[in-house]
Amino acid sequence: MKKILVTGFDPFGGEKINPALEIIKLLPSSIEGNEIKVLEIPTVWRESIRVIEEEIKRFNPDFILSIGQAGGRTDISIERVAINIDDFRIKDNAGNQPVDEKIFEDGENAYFSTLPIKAIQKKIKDNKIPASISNSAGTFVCNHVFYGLRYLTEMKYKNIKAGFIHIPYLPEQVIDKDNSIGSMSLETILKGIELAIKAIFENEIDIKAIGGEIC
Ligand code: PCA
Repeated sequence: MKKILVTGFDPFGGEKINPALEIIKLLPSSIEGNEIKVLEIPTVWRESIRVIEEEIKRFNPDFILSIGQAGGRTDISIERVAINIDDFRIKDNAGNQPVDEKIFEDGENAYFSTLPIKAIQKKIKDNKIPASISNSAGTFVCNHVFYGLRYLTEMKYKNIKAGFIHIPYLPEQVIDKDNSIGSMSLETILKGIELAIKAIFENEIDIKAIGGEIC
């Protein structure tokens, strides 16, 4: 039996809901005999990482998957890399707006996801849900958390594998926005995230599959 911690952010940037939070509320407590623990985290600089580290100490997971909203994206995007920079275009939920600051002074410039990103993408697409590999998690709180997770699992909690998935808006979030903005139903995203979790438990080592971009 393995254990995964799945985190979801609270709403930010004027939105009333965050699909990541809605998803973690619907996840089962186990999948194929493996345990799932969910954790709501604040969309707040530094505090977000602190809350996760407390839960790591309590739950001692084998894997951590953080989920965040990426408004405008059209599919489930599996993040490949976290970078050591905070450059917030908007204020976080506590009014912080760091610009061009390192997340951890003694960290690497970047860390790759240690989750099997290609296996996750394949599993989701094989089940007829659009998914892609993303090479940027942005420079806001999601990248901050992804980097923080990888820093902590690189420096302190070396037995834990960690990564990040961005999900689109829900349809109800785009009805008053530009019609061309992408969205995905809660049901479809939930299925996609459950498939991602299964792929994490099933693939100790990632598969080799094309998932790159030309530019
Ligand atoms: N998305 C934001 C932060 C919280 C969230 O769900 C981001 O992509 O940085």
